[in-house]
Amino acid sequence: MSTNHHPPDARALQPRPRVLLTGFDPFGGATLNPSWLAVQALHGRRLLGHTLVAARLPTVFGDSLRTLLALLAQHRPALVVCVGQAGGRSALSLERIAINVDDAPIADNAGAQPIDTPVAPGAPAAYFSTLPIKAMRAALRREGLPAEVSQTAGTFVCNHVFYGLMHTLATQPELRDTRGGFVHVPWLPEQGTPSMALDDVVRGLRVALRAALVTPQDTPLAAGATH
Ligand code: PCA
Repeated sequence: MSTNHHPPDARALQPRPRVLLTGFDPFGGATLNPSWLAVQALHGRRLLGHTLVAARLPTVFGDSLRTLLALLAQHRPALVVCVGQAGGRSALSLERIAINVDDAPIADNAGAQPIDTPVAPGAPAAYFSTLPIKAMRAALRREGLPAEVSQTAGTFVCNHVFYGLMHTLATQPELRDTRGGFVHVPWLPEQGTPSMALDDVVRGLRVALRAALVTPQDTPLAAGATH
């Protein structure tokens, strides 16, 4: 058999790497959730050679995480950014840390209200985001968008999903190279004050994703990575 023919270009056979974005159903009596509206607007778009895939999670303990785990297995994304609504916040909030507790201030969309329950029994108390949150904040501020690093994603369904995501990325060998984290977004103007226009949320997510794709990890004291 001839050995001087060219093997098929393996890269040409690889599907384009994916970025998985998730948003949530409306909850707590609301009729919309900006997190889903924003990620939905990015579905199918391309960014730096990646395809953006958006999916909606139910605002339900347990089911939200099962849905996310199925999406991770299906897409094997390079990057995962879960997005949720945080009423009362005025900036795009880049979450730093997920904690291993469900402590619901209100019932979820299935009527459950777990109190002081671990997300994953016996698992670590917390995980840090593996997104470059300082670089993302700097990129957002350069675009004139309000952005902050947040030290808590709360103890409701958003933290539940964030913790489950980080625990899965940390423990599943096939997702070893996948980076992930969580971003909270403000209300839309029609929901209350403070708020951010949907176009700005969508633009901000795109800016933040671009920064995450070009920045493998935050470098202490790198330009823009100051406190
Ligand atoms: N925000 C809630 C859950 C769903 C959402 O969009 C939270 O911050 O936990």
